[in-house]
Amino acid sequence: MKTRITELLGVDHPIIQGGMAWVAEHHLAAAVSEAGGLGLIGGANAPGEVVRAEIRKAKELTGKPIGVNVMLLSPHAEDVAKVVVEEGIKVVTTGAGNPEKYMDMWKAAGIKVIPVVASVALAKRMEKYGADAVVAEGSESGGHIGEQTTMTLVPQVVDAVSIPVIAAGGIGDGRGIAAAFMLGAEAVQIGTRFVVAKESIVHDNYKQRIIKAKDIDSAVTGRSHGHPVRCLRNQMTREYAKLEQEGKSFEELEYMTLGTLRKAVQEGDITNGTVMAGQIAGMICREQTCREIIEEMMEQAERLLGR
Ligand code: TUI
Repeated sequence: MKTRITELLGVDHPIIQGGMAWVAEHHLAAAVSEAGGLGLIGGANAPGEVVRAEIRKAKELTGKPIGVNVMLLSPHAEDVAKVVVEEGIKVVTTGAGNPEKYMDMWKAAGIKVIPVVASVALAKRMEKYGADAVVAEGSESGGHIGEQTTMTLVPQVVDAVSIPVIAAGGIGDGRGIAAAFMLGAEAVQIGTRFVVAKESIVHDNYKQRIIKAKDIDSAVTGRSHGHPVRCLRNQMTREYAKLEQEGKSFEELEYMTLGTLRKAVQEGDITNGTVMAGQIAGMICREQTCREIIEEMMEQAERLLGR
């Protein structure tokens, strides 16, 4: 399926991988790119040099293009923003903020800039500042989310901008891709389904938790402080919700969650760790290679769209 996004990125399929913290490292990014999508290294809260090393390791595994996601709340965002230029990265996505201050530097380096947005207002602003495309990410997504659902956000962003729109949030198979295209998207960003990919380095406990998840198993923490994060329910989310209800400050709650995503992803502590995943987790039922995931999804989407 050719769209303005496959042209822009030079990829075979209109699929980009989410820049998931601790998950989107070089094995996963290289596997997604090798399978014809766009793999991404997730900068998350990592220092610039760690991201540089990940980029170089991914390049050893694939000659295909890979991108980097710059998480703008990170204390290292500025360093990571420079590292992507120095390492010759061609595509950058950004999350959890407004990337305006880096746009000129990235554009001057010939980088395709694709901010993740959760509102029409930010999408329009990003287009004005020279973004090449936007990811419209609905609140079905895992991790840090906005308020709008994918179903409502995508068509409103499509109507508001002329640049191509990539849909994200709640997409986990070919039906989701076809639906996103019906809303006017020209590609999709997939997160949760790639977490359980064979090439994903995530602890098996985490993968099995997603595979066993039911439709209603995710919860959003941090809404009262304006920092909503979607993850699968466990001891951690229950404790967080209790303290949030008791009116604990954002700082106290942040302190409690420090390091808990790493604990779940790397150590497999899915009881006290943070198990970020989207609402589509309930539909994900097995571990497959990135190539199997992409080919299965594309075949189904193409059949539904009659292409
Ligand atoms: O960024 C994400 N998802 C993430 S980042 C992350 S690491 C983290 N963990 C805990 C707390 C905070 C971060 C885990 N998951 N997705 C992209 C995304 N961006 N979703 C929503 C937004 C967003 C929201 C508001 C982007 C911009 C924005 O407003 C910016 C502005 O200034 O208007």
